[in-house]
Amino acid sequence: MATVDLNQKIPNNVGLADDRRLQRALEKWQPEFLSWWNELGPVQSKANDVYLRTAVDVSGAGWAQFDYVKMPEYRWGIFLADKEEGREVNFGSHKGEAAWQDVPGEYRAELRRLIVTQGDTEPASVEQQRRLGMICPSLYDLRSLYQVNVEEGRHLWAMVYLLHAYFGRDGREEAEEMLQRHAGDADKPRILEAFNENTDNWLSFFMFTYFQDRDGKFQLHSLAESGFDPLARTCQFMLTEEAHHMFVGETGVGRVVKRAAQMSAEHNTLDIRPHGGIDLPTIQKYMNFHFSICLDLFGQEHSTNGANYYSMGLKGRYLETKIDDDHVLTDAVYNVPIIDNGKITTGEDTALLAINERLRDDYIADCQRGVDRWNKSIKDAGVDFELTLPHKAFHRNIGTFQGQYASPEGEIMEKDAWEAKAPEWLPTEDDRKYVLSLMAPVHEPGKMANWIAPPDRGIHGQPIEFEYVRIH
Ligand code: BYC
Repeated sequence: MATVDLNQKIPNNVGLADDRRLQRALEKWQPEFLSWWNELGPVQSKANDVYLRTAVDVSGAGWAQFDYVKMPEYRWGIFLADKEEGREVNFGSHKGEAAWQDVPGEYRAELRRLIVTQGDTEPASVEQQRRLGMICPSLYDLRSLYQVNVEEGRHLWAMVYLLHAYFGRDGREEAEEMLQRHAGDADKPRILEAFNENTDNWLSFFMFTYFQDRDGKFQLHSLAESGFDPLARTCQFMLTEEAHHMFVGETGVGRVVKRAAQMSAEHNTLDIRPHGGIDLPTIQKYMNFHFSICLDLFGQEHSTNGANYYSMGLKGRYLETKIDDDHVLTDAVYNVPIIDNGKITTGEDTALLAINERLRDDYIADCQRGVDRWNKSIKDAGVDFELTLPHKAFHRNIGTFQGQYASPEGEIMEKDAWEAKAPEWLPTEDDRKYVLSLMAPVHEPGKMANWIAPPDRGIHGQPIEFEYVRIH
């Protein structure tokens, strides 16, 4: 049942052939998706043969096959994790009822909004990353970029399937609009702020896949708990693919850090720009930027939307069913940051209204793990420098800290004083120019740009020297 037939026009494991109307609607959307990919997907990539993995099965081991594929021929399809018999709504006011196989009418608008917001981020990221292929640090990395891109495309398919299958005409209209909003577009931008940022260099790409895709992980986990079963099953399978994106981010930043630490040790200075490296203080600034814009992706600390999604049974907490409490949160409280007398302290909110903040805290703890590993590699190189995640109040544009000027240490400052210090904390125009100046394409198999260490191993048992992309 779980095996996917790749020979169908739209590969799927949802019995599309048995639903002619839905099939026709999706087959109408398919060429629109492809023309979007050709127009706004990775530039100058169409003729390349890329060693890609394609999902062929939704059950654990052996779920993917690896082969050379030209990206416009990638088999984007619709894959849901297997149905769990007897599954229930596991939280909120419907806790204990049978999970919904259809959209609960009274929550239609909220559910659609969640699916649209999730779906919108997927093509956004492809648009944001579209020029990176031309300046790849190695063929290994080029392949990673393309793998991430085709899978984000598939994740768009996942949400578009839900819209088409469960929301009728307005679902189809939302699916159209997914291809009409564009990252950074002045008139029709993407929904969430971080998905309109420019990602024009590979340090940003690795930070993106580490921090922004990790927001994806936490949001998808929360949606994978949904009482609306098709959404839960869709997100469960997306998480399988998503894990690789964070691997790209963690090892990507890790390799830039490792190379920076090597060069710093070799030349006995943090200032390795004369040697063509990306110095650790610059890496810290990029981290400050990407981490802070991703914290905004969790919404406000105090959110009636978040509380409603939870009580309605539409969006749970991270690992909801593993949490030991009543899963209704009638009397529970949660600590949230507040500003009192110009200082950041902790206050109490109801756990329901603080649901976004809890997810943000889970996310921060997960982000810290990679930072610890990067710091270990700096220490191992014998270099005296430590990367740190900035305080959650730093450089924020949503919620309690919007309009505040907090330092990376979490001290509220005057605007002028903050602005005077900002060039030490966030990438400056010069930093961006410098990083961009290093971005020259490396196309020889096994070769790496000077500013990044090689990976520990290749992909799917292949050597690092493997020709991961045959460029035509
Ligand atoms: N930017 O009540 P609040 C991924 C709006 S990434 C702009 O706190 P809520 C991926 C908000 O819409 C995961 N606007 O909001 C990663 C609301 O507007 P209204 C994507 C924002 O709804 C890498 C108002 O502010 N998935 O998969 O609780 C590559 C009040 O805020 C933002 C999801 O996000 C913002 N950052 O929280 C590829 C999951 N934040 O009502 C893919 C689905 C808030 O006043 N989305 N606003 O008009 C959600 O669960 C929620 O929409 C959010 C927002 C958590 C994002």
